[in-house]
Amino acid sequence: MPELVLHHYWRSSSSWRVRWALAIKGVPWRGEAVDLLTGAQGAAGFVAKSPMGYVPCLVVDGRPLSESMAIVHWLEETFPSPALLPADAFARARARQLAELVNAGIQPLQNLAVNRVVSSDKDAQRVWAARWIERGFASVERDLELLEREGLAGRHAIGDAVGLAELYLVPQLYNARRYQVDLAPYPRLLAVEAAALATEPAQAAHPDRFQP
Ligand SMILES: N[C@@H](CCC(=O)N[C@@H](CS)C(=O)NCC(=O)O)C(=O)O
Repeated sequence: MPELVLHHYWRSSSSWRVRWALAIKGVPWRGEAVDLLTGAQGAAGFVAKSPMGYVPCLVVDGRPLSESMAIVHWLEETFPSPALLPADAFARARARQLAELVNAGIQPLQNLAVNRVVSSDKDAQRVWAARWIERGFASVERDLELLEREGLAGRHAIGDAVGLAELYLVPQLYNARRYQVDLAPYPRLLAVEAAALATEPAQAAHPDRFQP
């Protein structure tokens, strides 16, 4: 078993993705908190591990790995069971599609570093973030409807297991609430969240459990 040290921040949605994957796999890890509010992510020692100065960063037997998608896929390949991705190649691609809607289309636009450039005014930051979250969630909602019509949805977003899609969608909903986004237009997304949060690994990885 490799020694795993996760550099993370309790309220970071990207960190939650990795904590959740580790919890589903049941893999032991040790945490190192990186306080984003004090700028600890910019310290030379951390940037040497995570080139963008972002959490999460998983150090595997002394070797750092950043970007949650790369980390989650490394975990999936190293600890294949329980699987985070469906067995069918097309369903796997659809799971990645949902995850990328968040990973590429929503979260980067409301990241701390981006928000600070957009405005120093908290309310202007909120309006900016909410705009991109709403646009992204409308796409996610359409995608979830399509998955139902394609017969790919099950008890969870894709099939009957919590997987890659939930790892990205649910933490993004947590962010959306922080930005006061009205979630009523996204009933399918809320149903995916409720089903996922009812599972033990989701709770074990939840930000509330890691709040200092
Ligand atoms: N694509 C990256 C995104 C990582 C990311 O944006 N992390 C945020 C917290 S959720 C961060 O470290 N922000 C620090 C900053 O903006 O200075 C991933 O999936 O790991």
